Amino acid sequence: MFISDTHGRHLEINSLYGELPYVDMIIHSGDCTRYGEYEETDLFLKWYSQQNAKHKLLIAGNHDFVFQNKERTKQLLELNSSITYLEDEYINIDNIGIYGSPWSPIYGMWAFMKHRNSEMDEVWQKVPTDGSIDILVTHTPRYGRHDVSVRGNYHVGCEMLSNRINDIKPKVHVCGHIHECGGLIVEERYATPIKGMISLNASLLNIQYYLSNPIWIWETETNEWSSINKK
Ligand SMILES: [Mn+2]
Repeated sequence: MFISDTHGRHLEINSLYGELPYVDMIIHSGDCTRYGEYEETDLFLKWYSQQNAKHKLLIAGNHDFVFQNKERTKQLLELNSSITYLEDEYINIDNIGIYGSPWSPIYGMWAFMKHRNSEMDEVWQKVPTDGSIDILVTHTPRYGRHDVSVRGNYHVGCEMLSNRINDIKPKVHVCGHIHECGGLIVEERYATPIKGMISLNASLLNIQYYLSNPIWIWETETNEWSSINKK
């Protein structure tokens, strides 16, 4: 199950989407908070810990400032030990390879941001290209997919990630960040990216910061996708 960009509105999910089904894994692709303060992050993590899933994975987003502080992050994760936090890291859970990274190209003064070209390229050069990644979790969209900001109507995704995606060869690339581009696309082109790859922007909030977009579920054994829509 994929969620992203909940920005402190997680307590409203059950009333707006209904009870969520049990899943083996839930992945949050960043921006669990509005301001990235310790207390609100801890409150989110407490809620996330209680979700009906065997594994709960999380990356940070550009609002989640507290995760830039290693000591505070360590404290938060010790207090909420059922959460798996990924920061430029690979993990294999039940034979599914997952890599998570919080970085986005610079856009204002936010957390986990780097300069568009060489700095962002360094981030993606660290991602394994040995075919071990089934799900690539990034906060930023890649350039050209799920990345048109209504503020100016232009692409704000990461070019360096677009360049790298064919080498990484994930089955699913999930992002968040650009709320107005929430949704799922099956890639049909042959060249970039790989044909059949799923591109998902899992943002739940819309541009006004209200819960709005569907929650997506991937059944890995049958490769079927379904969504839970807001009522
Ligand atoms: Mn966001």
